[in-house]
Amino acid sequence: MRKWLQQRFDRRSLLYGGAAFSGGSVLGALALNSRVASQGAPHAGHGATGIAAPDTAGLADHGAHGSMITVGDVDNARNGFDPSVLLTDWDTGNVSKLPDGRTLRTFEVAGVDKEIEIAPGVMFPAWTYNGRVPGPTLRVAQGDRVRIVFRNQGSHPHSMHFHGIHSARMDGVVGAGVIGPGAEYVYEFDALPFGCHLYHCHALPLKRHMHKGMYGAFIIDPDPARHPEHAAVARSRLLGTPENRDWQEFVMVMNGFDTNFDGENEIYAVNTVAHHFFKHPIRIVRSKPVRLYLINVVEFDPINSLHLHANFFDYYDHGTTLTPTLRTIDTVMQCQAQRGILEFTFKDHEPGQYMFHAHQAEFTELGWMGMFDVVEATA
Ligand SMILES: [Cu+2]
Repeated sequence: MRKWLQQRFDRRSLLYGGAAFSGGSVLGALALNSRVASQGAPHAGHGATGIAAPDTAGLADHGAHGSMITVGDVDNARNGFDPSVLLTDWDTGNVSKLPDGRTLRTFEVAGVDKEIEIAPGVMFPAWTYNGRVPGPTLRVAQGDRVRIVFRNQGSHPHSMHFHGIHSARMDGVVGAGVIGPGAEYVYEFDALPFGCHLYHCHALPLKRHMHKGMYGAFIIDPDPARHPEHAAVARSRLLGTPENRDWQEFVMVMNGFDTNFDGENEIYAVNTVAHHFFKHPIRIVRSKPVRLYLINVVEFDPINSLHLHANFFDYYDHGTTLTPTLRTIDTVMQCQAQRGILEFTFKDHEPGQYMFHAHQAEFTELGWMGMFDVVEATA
């Protein structure tokens, strides 16, 4: 218990600038801050009803009652990726046809060592796929042939282990695709089953390789022709169909970072950067439904969760069914590598800022929280 308390103190004290990072990180970059006092923070909502926004000015005098978030912003250009862009950055590969008429999707992925900024002034020595964390969102259709050319340009052995159905040779574990620096391996398999999946490095020690940033989303859209009983639902999931364009789809990879390598995370986030989606809310058109591909890759903590404010959603565990596995819930928990699809709509809500976050309050305060900015359709 004493150790537990001490660890909690150490992690929490990070917010107050009292804990030392390894690697020369800037201590003053994280500070207790009230939401209203932070530059660029969203305003409280006031919608079409004409109800005025609440007067939040007084919160500045009560910092503990406002939101604790990081101050400033990270340098997305230096990182080479923007968490907001990653929400919808589908990589569908180079498309060609096999002799039997099936679609072949070829992806090229490189393992790269890269220092990234995970909170303002807090640098993390990541191992990445294609220089970004999470790695590219690979999106294919059920039954496609998938070929991934993986080149290890990093300083340690790495692999790509896919959650999916494939042969032992394609599993990305030691002896079947874990390769040393400078080497190359080609993983190839049929895309099955449809769903919301992931890939990650499976070199040892596994939890270290994963938490360093080697993971990404692997989405297999259902083939409507194979699901006549739910063809409309399948079409709505299949990228490029008119039905799919009616949806607002986002990939959220819940991740965490152990910045001082003590086996505890100091930073939590969706798509890597702490509090990013609080400072940069996700624009939602009120009339269109929302679909989240949610994946938990946090190491060192047994579970993670997503709680949606002021609304409820249907949930498809692993995304492998076309009818919900949980209906009308506002919180879902996921263990490591668990994932699923959330579907909801704000069509009956007034426009405004709607929060979402892990319901573990500690994760929230250490970075895992954001906002949806629900607006009227502009067109
Ligand atoms: Cu690795």
